[in-house]
Amino acid sequence: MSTIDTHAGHSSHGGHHGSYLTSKGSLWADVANWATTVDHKKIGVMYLVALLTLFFFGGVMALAVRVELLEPTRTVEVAGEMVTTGQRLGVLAPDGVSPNNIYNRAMTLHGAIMTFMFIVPGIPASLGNFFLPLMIGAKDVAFPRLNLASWYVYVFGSLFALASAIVGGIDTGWTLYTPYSTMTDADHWRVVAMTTGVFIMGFASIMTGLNFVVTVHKLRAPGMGWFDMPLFVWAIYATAIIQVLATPVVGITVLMLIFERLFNFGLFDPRIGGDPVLFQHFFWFYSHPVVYIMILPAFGIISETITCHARKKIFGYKAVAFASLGIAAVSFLVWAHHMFTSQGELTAAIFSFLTFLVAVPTAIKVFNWISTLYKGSIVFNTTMHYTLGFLFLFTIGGLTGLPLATLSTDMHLHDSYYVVAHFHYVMFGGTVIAMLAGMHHWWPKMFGKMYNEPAAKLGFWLVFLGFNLTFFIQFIMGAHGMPRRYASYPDEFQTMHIISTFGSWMLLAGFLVHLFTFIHSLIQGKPATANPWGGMTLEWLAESPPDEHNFAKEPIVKHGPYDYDTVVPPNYDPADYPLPEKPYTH
Ligand code: CU1
Repeated sequence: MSTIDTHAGHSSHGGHHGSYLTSKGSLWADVANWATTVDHKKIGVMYLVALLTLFFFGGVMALAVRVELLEPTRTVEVAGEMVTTGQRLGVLAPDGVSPNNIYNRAMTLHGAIMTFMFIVPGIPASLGNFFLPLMIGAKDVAFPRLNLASWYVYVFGSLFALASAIVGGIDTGWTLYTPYSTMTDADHWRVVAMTTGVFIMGFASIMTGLNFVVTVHKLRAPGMGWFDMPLFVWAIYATAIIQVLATPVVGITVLMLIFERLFNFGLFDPRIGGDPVLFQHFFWFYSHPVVYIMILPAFGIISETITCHARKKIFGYKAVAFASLGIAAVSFLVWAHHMFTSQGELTAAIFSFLTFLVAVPTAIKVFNWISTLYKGSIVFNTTMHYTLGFLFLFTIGGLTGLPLATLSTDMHLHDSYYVVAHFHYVMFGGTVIAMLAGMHHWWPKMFGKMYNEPAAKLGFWLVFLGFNLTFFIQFIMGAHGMPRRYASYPDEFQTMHIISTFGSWMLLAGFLVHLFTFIHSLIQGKPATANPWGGMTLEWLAESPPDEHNFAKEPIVKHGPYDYDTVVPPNYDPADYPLPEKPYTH
Protein backbone atom coordinates (compact mmCIF):
# COMPACT_ATOMS: atom_id res chain seq x y z
CA MET A 1 0.00 0.00 0.00
CA SER A 2 1.41 3.34 -0.96
CA THR A 3 0.64 6.07 1.48
CA ILE A 4 1.50 9.60 2.46
CA ASP A 5 4.25 10.55 4.85
CA THR A 6 2.99 12.80 7.58
CA HIS A 7 2.98 13.23 11.28
CA ALA A 8 -0.66 14.28 11.26
CA GLY A 9 -1.75 10.78 12.21
CA HIS A 10 -5.25 9.96 13.30
CA SER A 11 -7.22 12.84 14.64
CA SER A 12 -8.15 13.25 18.21
CA HIS A 13 -11.83 14.14 18.33
CA GLY A 14 -12.37 17.83 17.34
CA GLY A 15 -11.26 21.07 19.05
CA HIS A 16 -7.78 19.70 19.68
CA HIS A 17 -5.08 21.94 21.07
CA GLY A 18 -3.32 24.15 18.51
CA SER A 19 -6.19 24.22 16.01
CA TYR A 20 -6.52 27.47 14.09
CA LEU A 21 -9.81 28.04 15.93
CA THR A 22 -8.26 27.79 19.41
CA SER A 23 -9.08 30.90 21.43
CA LYS A 24 -6.26 33.26 22.40
CA GLY A 25 -7.72 33.66 25.87
CA SER A 26 -10.03 36.65 25.80
CA LEU A 27 -12.57 38.04 23.37
CA TRP A 28 -10.40 41.10 22.74
CA ALA A 29 -7.33 38.96 22.08
CA ASP A 30 -9.35 36.87 19.63
CA VAL A 31 -10.71 39.89 17.78
CA ALA A 32 -7.21 41.37 17.52
CA ASN A 33 -5.84 38.03 16.41
CA TRP A 34 -8.43 37.54 13.66
CA ALA A 35 -8.27 41.16 12.46
CA THR A 36 -4.52 40.97 11.93
CA THR A 37 -4.21 37.30 10.97
CA VAL A 38 -2.26 36.22 7.91
CA ASP A 39 -3.55 32.62 8.20
CA HIS A 40 -5.26 31.68 4.92
CA LYS A 41 -7.82 29.60 6.84
CA LYS A 42 -8.95 32.50 9.01
CA ILE A 43 -9.03 34.83 6.01
CA GLY A 44 -11.11 32.21 4.16
CA VAL A 45 -13.57 32.10 7.08
CA MET A 46 -13.64 35.93 7.28
CA TYR A 47 -14.43 36.06 3.56
CA LEU A 48 -17.15 33.45 4.05
CA VAL A 49 -18.81 35.48 6.80
CA ALA A 50 -18.64 38.72 4.75
CA LEU A 51 -19.94 36.93 1.63
CA LEU A 52 -22.86 35.32 3.42
CA THR A 53 -23.81 38.65 5.02
CA LEU A 54 -23.92 40.27 1.57
CA PHE A 55 -25.77 37.23 0.17
CA PHE A 56 -28.41 37.87 2.84
CA PHE A 57 -28.85 41.53 1.77
CA GLY A 58 -28.91 40.58 -1.92
CA GLY A 59 -31.47 37.88 -1.12
CA VAL A 60 -33.71 40.31 0.75
CA MET A 61 -33.70 42.56 -2.35
CA ALA A 62 -34.65 39.57 -4.53
CA LEU A 63 -37.54 38.68 -2.22
CA ALA A 64 -38.74 42.29 -2.30
CA VAL A 65 -38.66 42.27 -6.11
CA ARG A 66 -40.62 39.02 -6.23
CA VAL A 67 -43.24 40.35 -3.80
CA GLU A 68 -43.73 43.44 -5.96
CA LEU A 69 -44.33 41.15 -8.94
CA LEU A 70 -47.23 39.33 -7.25
CA GLU A 71 -49.57 41.81 -8.91
CA PRO A 72 -49.47 43.02 -12.52
CA THR A 73 -50.32 46.65 -11.94
CA ARG A 74 -47.74 49.02 -10.65
CA THR A 75 -50.16 50.93 -8.47
CA VAL A 76 -53.63 50.38 -7.04
CA GLU A 77 -55.86 52.82 -5.26
CA VAL A 78 -56.11 52.38 -1.50
CA ALA A 79 -58.17 54.93 0.48
CA GLY A 80 -57.84 57.50 -2.28
CA GLU A 81 -54.06 57.07 -2.63
CA MET A 82 -52.15 55.30 -5.36
CA VAL A 83 -49.83 52.69 -3.82
CA THR A 84 -47.87 49.70 -5.12
CA THR A 85 -48.29 46.07 -4.18
CA GLY A 86 -45.02 46.25 -2.28
CA GLN A 87 -46.09 49.34 -0.39
CA ARG A 88 -49.37 47.73 0.58
CA LEU A 89 -47.52 44.67 1.87
CA GLY A 90 -45.00 46.89 3.61
CA VAL A 91 -42.02 45.58 1.62
CA LEU A 92 -41.15 48.54 -0.56
CA ALA A 93 -42.52 51.53 1.25
CA PRO A 94 -40.63 54.67 0.28
CA ASP A 95 -41.70 58.20 1.00
CA GLY A 96 -41.73 60.63 -1.87
CA VAL A 97 -40.09 58.36 -4.46
CA SER A 98 -41.82 57.02 -7.53
CA PRO A 99 -42.73 53.34 -6.93
CA ASN A 100 -41.23 52.24 -10.25
CA ASN A 101 -37.99 53.82 -9.28
CA ILE A 102 -37.89 51.93 -6.00
CA TYR A 103 -38.48 48.67 -7.84
CA ASN A 104 -35.61 49.51 -10.19
CA ARG A 105 -33.32 50.23 -7.27
CA ALA A 106 -34.14 47.01 -5.42
CA MET A 107 -33.55 45.06 -8.64
CA THR A 108 -30.25 46.86 -9.29
CA LEU A 109 -29.05 46.33 -5.75
CA HIS A 110 -29.93 42.63 -5.93
CA GLY A 111 -27.92 42.25 -9.13
CA ALA A 112 -24.97 44.39 -8.05
CA ILE A 113 -24.61 42.73 -4.62
CA MET A 114 -25.01 39.20 -5.93
CA THR A 115 -22.56 39.59 -8.82
CA PHE A 116 -19.84 42.01 -7.70
CA MET A 117 -19.93 41.32 -3.98
CA PHE A 118 -21.05 37.72 -3.62
CA ILE A 119 -20.56 35.43 -6.58
CA VAL A 120 -17.40 36.91 -8.16
CA PRO A 121 -15.26 36.68 -4.99
CA GLY A 122 -17.46 33.77 -3.75
CA ILE A 123 -15.84 30.36 -3.95
CA PRO A 124 -12.19 31.37 -4.60
CA ALA A 125 -11.95 33.85 -1.72
CA SER A 126 -13.71 31.62 0.82
CA LEU A 127 -13.31 27.89 0.09
CA GLY A 128 -10.39 28.56 -2.28
CA ASN A 129 -8.49 30.51 0.35
CA PHE A 130 -9.10 27.86 2.95
CA PHE A 131 -8.44 24.74 0.86
CA LEU A 132 -6.06 25.60 -1.97
CA PRO A 133 -2.95 25.67 0.30
CA LEU A 134 -4.12 22.57 2.23
CA MET A 135 -4.78 20.62 -0.97
CA ILE A 136 -1.29 21.23 -2.33
CA GLY A 137 0.29 20.53 1.07
CA ALA A 138 1.41 24.13 1.69
CA LYS A 139 1.57 26.08 4.96
CA ASP A 140 -0.15 29.14 3.50
CA VAL A 141 -0.57 31.12 0.28
CA ALA A 142 2.50 32.71 -1.29
CA PHE A 143 1.73 36.23 -0.01
CA PRO A 144 -0.17 35.96 3.28
CA ARG A 145 -0.20 39.72 3.98
CA LEU A 146 -1.49 40.50 0.51
CA ASN A 147 -4.22 37.96 1.26
CA LEU A 148 -5.31 39.84 4.38
CA ALA A 149 -5.10 43.15 2.49
CA SER A 150 -7.43 41.74 -0.18
CA TRP A 151 -10.07 41.07 2.50
CA TYR A 152 -9.92 44.63 3.80
CA VAL A 153 -9.99 46.05 0.27
CA TYR A 154 -13.01 43.88 -0.52
CA VAL A 155 -14.89 44.96 2.61
CA PHE A 156 -14.00 48.63 2.02
CA GLY A 157 -15.17 48.43 -1.61
CA SER A 158 -18.40 46.72 -0.56
CA LEU A 159 -19.13 49.46 1.99
CA PHE A 160 -18.55 52.07 -0.73
CA ALA A 161 -20.98 50.31 -3.06
CA LEU A 162 -23.56 49.83 -0.31
CA ALA A 163 -23.25 53.52 0.59
CA SER A 164 -24.90 54.24 -2.77
CA ALA A 165 -27.93 52.35 -1.45
CA ILE A 166 -28.02 54.27 1.80
CA VAL A 167 -28.07 57.62 -0.04
CA GLY A 168 -30.96 56.44 -2.22
CA GLY A 169 -29.69 53.68 -4.46
CA ILE A 170 -29.09 53.47 -8.19
CA ASP A 171 -31.61 52.32 -10.78
CA THR A 172 -29.39 51.46 -13.74
CA GLY A 173 -29.44 47.67 -13.48
CA TRP A 174 -26.27 45.90 -12.32
CA THR A 175 -24.74 46.24 -15.81
CA LEU A 176 -24.56 50.05 -15.40
CA TYR A 177 -25.38 50.56 -19.08
CA THR A 178 -24.92 54.00 -20.59
CA PRO A 179 -26.78 56.25 -21.17
CA TYR A 180 -28.82 55.35 -18.04
CA SER A 181 -25.77 55.36 -15.83
CA THR A 182 -24.52 58.72 -17.12
CA MET A 183 -27.92 60.45 -17.05
CA THR A 184 -30.29 59.01 -14.40
CA ASP A 185 -30.69 60.81 -11.07
CA ALA A 186 -29.66 64.39 -10.60
CA ASP A 187 -27.42 63.17 -7.81
CA HIS A 188 -24.16 61.96 -9.35
CA TRP A 189 -22.81 60.45 -6.17
CA ARG A 190 -25.03 57.40 -6.08
CA VAL A 191 -23.72 56.04 -9.36
CA VAL A 192 -20.23 57.23 -8.52
CA ALA A 193 -20.30 55.51 -5.10
CA MET A 194 -21.39 52.21 -6.64
CA THR A 195 -18.84 52.34 -9.46
CA THR A 196 -16.04 53.41 -7.12
CA GLY A 197 -16.95 50.42 -4.93
CA VAL A 198 -16.71 48.12 -7.96
CA PHE A 199 -13.36 49.72 -8.87
CA ILE A 200 -11.99 49.10 -5.37
CA MET A 201 -13.28 45.54 -5.16
CA GLY A 202 -11.54 44.80 -8.46
CA PHE A 203 -8.19 45.18 -6.68
CA ALA A 204 -9.20 42.58 -4.09
CA SER A 205 -9.98 40.18 -6.92
CA ILE A 206 -6.63 40.82 -8.65
CA MET A 207 -4.73 40.36 -5.36
CA THR A 208 -6.43 37.03 -4.71
CA GLY A 209 -5.85 35.81 -8.27
CA LEU A 210 -2.17 36.80 -8.29
CA ASN A 211 -1.68 35.14 -4.91
CA PHE A 212 -3.19 31.86 -6.08
CA VAL A 213 -1.20 31.75 -9.34
CA VAL A 214 2.10 32.15 -7.47
CA THR A 215 1.00 29.72 -4.73
CA VAL A 216 0.21 26.98 -7.24
CA HIS A 217 3.49 27.52 -9.10
CA LYS A 218 5.73 27.74 -6.07
CA LEU A 219 4.31 26.02 -3.00
CA ARG A 220 3.21 22.54 -4.08
CA ALA A 221 4.38 19.82 -1.70
CA PRO A 222 7.37 17.67 -2.75
CA GLY A 223 6.24 15.03 -5.22
CA MET A 224 3.19 16.96 -6.42
CA GLY A 225 3.57 17.53 -10.15
CA TRP A 226 1.03 19.55 -12.15
CA PHE A 227 -0.99 16.43 -12.91
CA ASP A 228 -1.06 15.32 -9.29
CA MET A 229 -2.97 18.46 -8.32
CA PRO A 230 -6.60 18.08 -7.27
CA LEU A 231 -8.98 19.40 -9.94
CA PHE A 232 -10.29 22.05 -7.53
CA VAL A 233 -6.77 23.51 -7.58
CA TRP A 234 -6.72 23.41 -11.40
CA ALA A 235 -10.08 25.20 -11.48
CA ILE A 236 -8.99 27.89 -9.01
CA TYR A 237 -5.75 28.31 -10.98
CA ALA A 238 -7.64 28.83 -14.26
CA THR A 239 -9.96 31.26 -12.46
CA ALA A 240 -7.01 33.17 -11.03
CA ILE A 241 -5.59 33.70 -14.52
CA ILE A 242 -8.89 35.27 -15.65
CA GLN A 243 -9.04 37.38 -12.48
CA VAL A 244 -5.60 38.83 -13.18
CA LEU A 245 -6.17 39.43 -16.90
CA ALA A 246 -9.82 40.56 -17.04
CA THR A 247 -10.36 42.56 -13.85
CA PRO A 248 -8.22 45.58 -14.90
CA VAL A 249 -10.64 46.07 -17.80
CA VAL A 250 -13.62 46.61 -15.49
CA GLY A 251 -11.50 49.02 -13.49
CA ILE A 252 -10.88 51.07 -16.64
CA THR A 253 -14.53 50.79 -17.65
CA VAL A 254 -15.97 52.17 -14.41
CA LEU A 255 -13.33 54.93 -14.38
CA MET A 256 -14.44 55.94 -17.88
CA LEU A 257 -18.02 55.93 -16.64
CA ILE A 258 -17.17 58.13 -13.67
CA PHE A 259 -15.28 60.61 -15.86
CA GLU A 260 -18.11 60.69 -18.40
CA ARG A 261 -20.63 61.26 -15.64
CA LEU A 262 -18.75 63.99 -13.80
CA PHE A 263 -16.85 65.76 -16.59
CA ASN A 264 -18.68 64.94 -19.88
CA PHE A 265 -15.67 63.36 -21.54
CA GLY A 266 -17.66 62.40 -24.65
CA LEU A 267 -16.79 58.70 -24.45
CA PHE A 268 -20.33 57.36 -24.53
CA ASP A 269 -22.53 60.36 -25.37
CA PRO A 270 -23.10 60.57 -29.17
CA ARG A 271 -23.89 64.29 -28.96
CA ILE A 272 -20.27 64.97 -28.11
CA GLY A 273 -18.71 62.26 -30.25
CA GLY A 274 -19.15 59.22 -27.99
CA ASP A 275 -20.79 55.83 -28.55
CA PRO A 276 -23.13 54.30 -25.93
CA VAL A 277 -22.47 50.77 -27.24
CA LEU A 278 -18.75 51.29 -26.60
CA PHE A 279 -19.56 50.96 -22.89
CA GLN A 280 -21.13 47.56 -23.52
CA HIS A 281 -17.96 46.36 -25.29
CA PHE A 282 -15.78 47.43 -22.39
CA PHE A 283 -18.21 46.13 -19.80
CA TRP A 284 -18.66 42.68 -21.31
CA PHE A 285 -14.98 42.28 -22.15
CA TYR A 286 -14.66 41.88 -18.37
CA SER A 287 -18.11 40.67 -17.49
CA HIS A 288 -18.24 37.69 -19.79
CA PRO A 289 -14.93 36.24 -18.59
CA VAL A 290 -16.27 36.97 -15.13
CA VAL A 291 -19.06 34.47 -15.75
CA TYR A 292 -16.25 31.90 -15.81
CA ILE A 293 -14.66 33.39 -12.70
CA MET A 294 -18.02 32.53 -11.18
CA ILE A 295 -18.49 29.03 -12.62
CA LEU A 296 -14.99 27.47 -12.92
CA PRO A 297 -14.49 27.19 -9.13
CA ALA A 298 -17.90 25.48 -8.97
CA PHE A 299 -16.67 22.94 -11.53
CA GLY A 300 -13.64 22.40 -9.31
CA ILE A 301 -15.78 21.63 -6.26
CA ILE A 302 -17.89 19.13 -8.20
CA SER A 303 -14.78 17.25 -9.37
CA GLU A 304 -13.83 16.80 -5.70
CA THR A 305 -17.25 15.92 -4.28
CA ILE A 306 -18.24 13.55 -7.06
CA THR A 307 -15.06 11.47 -6.75
CA CYS A 308 -15.01 11.40 -2.95
CA HIS A 309 -18.68 10.53 -2.46
CA ALA A 310 -18.83 8.06 -5.37
CA ARG A 311 -15.57 6.42 -4.17
CA LYS A 312 -14.20 6.57 -7.68
CA LYS A 313 -11.26 7.94 -9.67
CA ILE A 314 -12.23 10.91 -11.83
CA PHE A 315 -12.91 9.90 -15.42
CA GLY A 316 -10.44 11.71 -17.72
CA TYR A 317 -8.38 13.77 -15.27
CA LYS A 318 -6.38 15.61 -17.93
CA ALA A 319 -9.44 16.37 -20.03
CA VAL A 320 -11.14 17.96 -17.01
CA ALA A 321 -8.00 19.93 -16.10
CA PHE A 322 -7.42 21.21 -19.64
CA ALA A 323 -11.12 21.96 -20.10
CA SER A 324 -10.74 24.52 -17.28
CA LEU A 325 -7.89 26.21 -19.13
CA GLY A 326 -9.81 25.92 -22.43
CA ILE A 327 -12.85 27.63 -20.94
CA ALA A 328 -10.61 30.35 -19.48
CA ALA A 329 -9.10 31.01 -22.92
CA VAL A 330 -12.38 31.00 -24.90
CA SER A 331 -14.04 33.19 -22.26
CA PHE A 332 -12.12 36.19 -23.64
CA LEU A 333 -13.49 35.74 -27.18
CA VAL A 334 -17.23 35.85 -26.70
CA TRP A 335 -18.09 39.17 -25.05
CA ALA A 336 -20.16 40.59 -27.89
CA HIS A 337 -22.81 37.86 -27.61
CA HIS A 338 -24.50 40.26 -25.19
CA MET A 339 -24.98 42.71 -28.08
CA PHE A 340 -26.48 40.61 -30.86
CA THR A 341 -29.34 43.07 -31.14
CA SER A 342 -27.07 46.11 -31.44
CA GLN A 343 -24.41 45.15 -33.98
CA GLY A 344 -23.82 44.12 -37.59
CA GLU A 345 -24.78 40.66 -38.85
CA LEU A 346 -21.29 39.44 -39.67
CA THR A 347 -19.88 40.42 -36.27
CA ALA A 348 -22.86 38.82 -34.58
CA ALA A 349 -22.41 35.60 -36.58
CA ILE A 350 -18.72 35.38 -35.62
CA PHE A 351 -19.49 35.91 -31.92
CA SER A 352 -22.32 33.40 -32.14
CA PHE A 353 -19.89 30.79 -33.49
CA LEU A 354 -17.28 31.54 -30.82
CA THR A 355 -19.94 31.29 -28.13
CA PHE A 356 -20.85 27.78 -29.25
CA LEU A 357 -17.18 26.83 -28.82
CA VAL A 358 -17.51 27.22 -25.04
CA ALA A 359 -19.97 24.34 -25.07
CA VAL A 360 -17.19 21.90 -26.04
CA PRO A 361 -14.95 22.02 -22.92
CA THR A 362 -18.06 22.44 -20.74
CA ALA A 363 -19.70 19.34 -22.18
CA ILE A 364 -16.43 17.41 -21.74
CA LYS A 365 -16.62 18.15 -18.03
CA VAL A 366 -20.26 17.13 -17.69
CA PHE A 367 -19.67 13.86 -19.59
CA ASN A 368 -16.63 13.08 -17.46
CA TRP A 369 -18.54 13.67 -14.22
CA ILE A 370 -21.33 11.38 -15.36
CA SER A 371 -18.78 8.75 -16.41
CA THR A 372 -17.21 9.06 -12.95
CA LEU A 373 -20.56 8.19 -11.37
CA TYR A 374 -20.88 5.09 -13.55
CA LYS A 375 -20.32 1.99 -11.38
CA GLY A 376 -19.29 4.18 -8.46
CA SER A 377 -20.17 3.35 -4.84
CA ILE A 378 -22.36 6.40 -4.47
CA VAL A 379 -23.03 7.69 -0.96
CA PHE A 380 -26.32 9.62 -0.95
CA ASN A 381 -25.37 12.17 1.68
CA THR A 382 -26.12 15.91 1.53
CA THR A 383 -22.96 16.65 -0.44
CA MET A 384 -23.91 14.08 -3.09
CA HIS A 385 -27.44 15.47 -3.21
CA TYR A 386 -26.01 18.90 -4.02
CA THR A 387 -23.53 17.40 -6.48
CA LEU A 388 -26.28 15.62 -8.43
CA GLY A 389 -28.47 18.73 -8.07
CA PHE A 390 -25.66 20.72 -9.69
CA LEU A 391 -25.39 18.29 -12.63
CA PHE A 392 -29.13 18.50 -13.23
CA LEU A 393 -29.50 22.29 -12.88
CA PHE A 394 -26.25 23.26 -14.59
CA THR A 395 -27.13 21.05 -17.58
CA ILE A 396 -30.45 22.88 -17.94
CA GLY A 397 -28.60 26.18 -17.56
CA GLY A 398 -26.06 25.22 -20.20
CA LEU A 399 -28.51 23.84 -22.74
CA THR A 400 -30.87 26.83 -22.45
CA GLY A 401 -27.88 28.99 -23.38
CA LEU A 402 -27.85 27.51 -26.89
CA PRO A 403 -31.01 29.33 -28.08
CA LEU A 404 -29.44 32.54 -26.75
CA ALA A 405 -26.21 31.91 -28.65
CA THR A 406 -28.23 31.32 -31.84
CA LEU A 407 -28.84 34.66 -33.58
CA SER A 408 -32.37 34.07 -34.86
CA THR A 409 -33.79 32.78 -31.57
CA ASP A 410 -31.88 35.34 -29.53
CA MET A 411 -33.66 38.17 -31.37
CA HIS A 412 -36.89 36.90 -29.79
CA LEU A 413 -35.54 35.95 -26.35
CA HIS A 414 -33.17 38.90 -25.80
CA ASP A 415 -33.98 40.91 -22.64
CA SER A 416 -36.85 38.61 -21.72
CA TYR A 417 -37.41 36.50 -18.59
CA TYR A 418 -35.92 33.59 -20.52
CA VAL A 419 -32.52 35.25 -20.03
CA VAL A 420 -33.24 35.78 -16.32
CA ALA A 421 -34.06 32.07 -15.98
CA HIS A 422 -31.00 30.95 -17.97
CA PHE A 423 -28.69 33.20 -15.97
CA HIS A 424 -30.05 31.96 -12.64
CA TYR A 425 -29.83 28.31 -13.69
CA VAL A 426 -26.14 28.83 -14.45
CA MET A 427 -25.26 31.12 -11.53
CA PHE A 428 -27.53 29.75 -8.80
CA GLY A 429 -28.14 26.24 -10.15
CA GLY A 430 -24.44 26.08 -10.97
CA THR A 431 -22.32 28.19 -8.66
CA VAL A 432 -24.46 28.52 -5.52
CA ILE A 433 -25.51 24.86 -5.56
CA ALA A 434 -21.86 23.80 -6.02
CA MET A 435 -20.82 26.14 -3.20
CA LEU A 436 -23.40 24.42 -0.98
CA ALA A 437 -21.96 21.06 -2.07
CA GLY A 438 -18.51 22.33 -1.10
CA MET A 439 -19.68 23.75 2.22
CA HIS A 440 -21.24 20.43 3.23
CA HIS A 441 -18.22 18.48 1.96
CA TRP A 442 -15.66 20.61 3.79
CA TRP A 443 -17.68 21.79 6.81
CA PRO A 444 -16.27 19.07 9.14
CA LYS A 445 -12.73 20.02 8.07
CA MET A 446 -13.29 23.76 8.49
CA PHE A 447 -15.00 23.70 11.87
CA GLY A 448 -14.28 20.23 13.27
CA LYS A 449 -17.94 19.37 13.71
CA MET A 450 -20.39 17.08 11.90
CA TYR A 451 -23.89 18.31 11.04
CA ASN A 452 -27.29 16.65 11.11
CA GLU A 453 -27.64 14.90 7.71
CA PRO A 454 -31.46 14.56 7.67
CA ALA A 455 -31.86 18.28 8.46
CA ALA A 456 -29.32 19.22 5.79
CA LYS A 457 -31.12 17.00 3.26
CA LEU A 458 -34.41 18.73 4.09
CA GLY A 459 -32.61 22.01 3.38
CA PHE A 460 -31.43 20.62 0.06
CA TRP A 461 -34.92 19.59 -1.07
CA LEU A 462 -36.39 22.99 -0.12
CA VAL A 463 -33.61 24.80 -1.99
CA PHE A 464 -33.76 22.47 -5.00
CA LEU A 465 -37.55 22.49 -5.40
CA GLY A 466 -37.86 26.17 -4.45
CA PHE A 467 -35.25 27.11 -7.03
CA ASN A 468 -36.97 25.20 -9.84
CA LEU A 469 -40.35 26.60 -8.86
CA THR A 470 -38.95 30.14 -8.92
CA PHE A 471 -37.01 30.00 -12.15
CA PHE A 472 -38.24 27.24 -14.48
CA ILE A 473 -41.49 29.06 -15.13
CA GLN A 474 -39.49 32.14 -16.13
CA PHE A 475 -38.27 30.30 -19.26
CA ILE A 476 -41.92 29.97 -20.29
CA MET A 477 -42.77 33.56 -19.34
CA GLY A 478 -39.82 34.85 -21.33
CA ALA A 479 -40.64 32.77 -24.39
CA HIS A 480 -44.15 34.23 -24.22
CA GLY A 481 -42.73 37.75 -24.31
CA MET A 482 -42.48 38.88 -20.68
CA PRO A 483 -39.61 41.43 -20.71
CA ARG A 484 -37.14 41.49 -17.84
CA ARG A 485 -36.61 44.39 -15.41
CA TYR A 486 -40.22 45.75 -15.35
CA ALA A 487 -42.28 46.35 -12.23
CA SER A 488 -45.59 46.07 -14.10
CA TYR A 489 -46.75 43.56 -16.70
CA PRO A 490 -49.82 42.37 -18.63
CA ASP A 491 -52.40 40.40 -16.60
CA GLU A 492 -51.82 37.15 -18.50
CA PHE A 493 -48.47 36.66 -16.73
CA GLN A 494 -49.80 36.98 -13.18
CA THR A 495 -50.28 33.26 -12.44
CA MET A 496 -46.74 32.50 -13.53
CA HIS A 497 -45.36 35.36 -11.45
CA ILE A 498 -47.26 34.14 -8.38
CA ILE A 499 -45.81 30.64 -8.81
CA SER A 500 -42.34 32.15 -9.15
CA THR A 501 -42.79 34.23 -5.98
CA PHE A 502 -43.98 31.18 -4.00
CA GLY A 503 -40.85 29.43 -5.16
CA SER A 504 -38.71 32.25 -3.77
CA TRP A 505 -40.31 31.74 -0.33
CA MET A 506 -39.56 28.03 -0.46
CA LEU A 507 -35.98 28.89 -1.35
CA LEU A 508 -35.83 31.17 1.69
CA ALA A 509 -37.13 28.33 3.89
CA GLY A 510 -34.37 26.06 2.56
CA PHE A 511 -31.66 28.59 3.40
CA LEU A 512 -33.07 29.04 6.91
CA VAL A 513 -32.94 25.26 7.45
CA HIS A 514 -29.28 25.26 6.36
CA LEU A 515 -28.50 28.22 8.60
CA PHE A 516 -30.00 26.47 11.63
CA THR A 517 -28.28 23.18 10.74
CA PHE A 518 -24.88 24.88 10.57
CA ILE A 519 -25.41 26.85 13.78
CA HIS A 520 -26.61 23.68 15.53
CA SER A 521 -23.50 21.88 14.26
CA LEU A 522 -21.19 24.58 15.64
CA ILE A 523 -22.85 24.50 19.04
CA GLN A 524 -23.47 20.82 19.58
CA GLY A 525 -22.38 18.87 16.52
CA LYS A 526 -20.52 15.59 16.94
CA PRO A 527 -16.74 16.22 16.72
CA ALA A 528 -15.38 15.38 13.28
CA THR A 529 -12.41 13.08 12.72
CA ALA A 530 -9.62 14.07 10.33
CA ASN A 531 -11.15 12.23 7.37
CA PRO A 532 -14.85 11.50 7.92
CA TRP A 533 -15.68 10.88 4.22
CA GLY A 534 -12.56 8.88 3.42
CA GLY A 535 -11.17 11.52 1.03
CA MET A 536 -7.86 11.12 -0.80
CA THR A 537 -6.73 14.73 -1.23
CA LEU A 538 -4.19 16.26 1.17
CA GLU A 539 -6.56 18.44 3.20
CA TRP A 540 -7.87 15.24 4.84
CA LEU A 541 -4.41 14.61 6.30
CA ALA A 542 -4.71 17.71 8.45
CA GLU A 543 -6.62 17.63 11.71
CA SER A 544 -10.28 18.74 11.82
CA PRO A 545 -10.12 21.70 12.26
CA PRO A 546 -6.55 22.02 10.93
CA ASP A 547 -3.63 23.12 13.07
CA GLU A 548 -2.54 26.75 12.86
CA HIS A 549 0.24 25.73 10.44
CA ASN A 550 -1.84 23.12 8.59
CA PHE A 551 0.39 20.03 8.80
CA ALA A 552 2.71 18.90 11.58
CA LYS A 553 5.21 17.99 8.87
CA GLU A 554 5.19 18.85 5.16
CA PRO A 555 3.37 16.00 3.42
CA ILE A 556 5.15 14.09 0.67
CA VAL A 557 2.85 13.01 -2.14
CA LYS A 558 3.03 9.36 -3.10
CA HIS A 559 -0.33 8.76 -4.78
CA GLY A 560 -2.78 10.64 -6.98
CA PRO A 561 -5.66 12.72 -5.62
CA TYR A 562 -8.31 10.25 -6.81
CA ASP A 563 -6.78 6.79 -6.27
CA TYR A 564 -9.95 5.52 -4.60
CA ASP A 565 -9.65 2.14 -6.33
CA THR A 566 -6.19 1.23 -5.09
CA VAL A 567 -5.36 3.10 -1.88
CA VAL A 568 -7.00 2.96 1.54
CA PRO A 569 -7.88 6.55 2.46
CA PRO A 570 -5.56 7.91 5.17
CA ASN A 571 -6.98 8.66 8.63
CA TYR A 572 -10.33 7.12 7.73
CA ASP A 573 -12.19 5.24 10.46
CA PRO A 574 -15.24 3.25 9.23
CA ALA A 575 -16.71 3.39 12.72
CA ASP A 576 -17.20 7.15 12.38
CA TYR A 577 -18.87 7.24 9.01
CA PRO A 578 -19.58 3.92 7.30
CA LEU A 579 -18.86 3.97 3.55
CA PRO A 580 -19.83 1.33 0.99
CA GLU A 581 -17.40 -1.61 0.71
CA LYS A 582 -14.55 -0.91 -1.66
CA PRO A 583 -12.59 -3.73 -3.24
CA TYR A 584 -9.13 -2.32 -2.51
CA THR A 585 -6.60 -4.25 -4.55
CA HIS A 586 -3.67 -3.57 -2.23
CU1 CU1 B 1 -21.48 36.38 -21.88
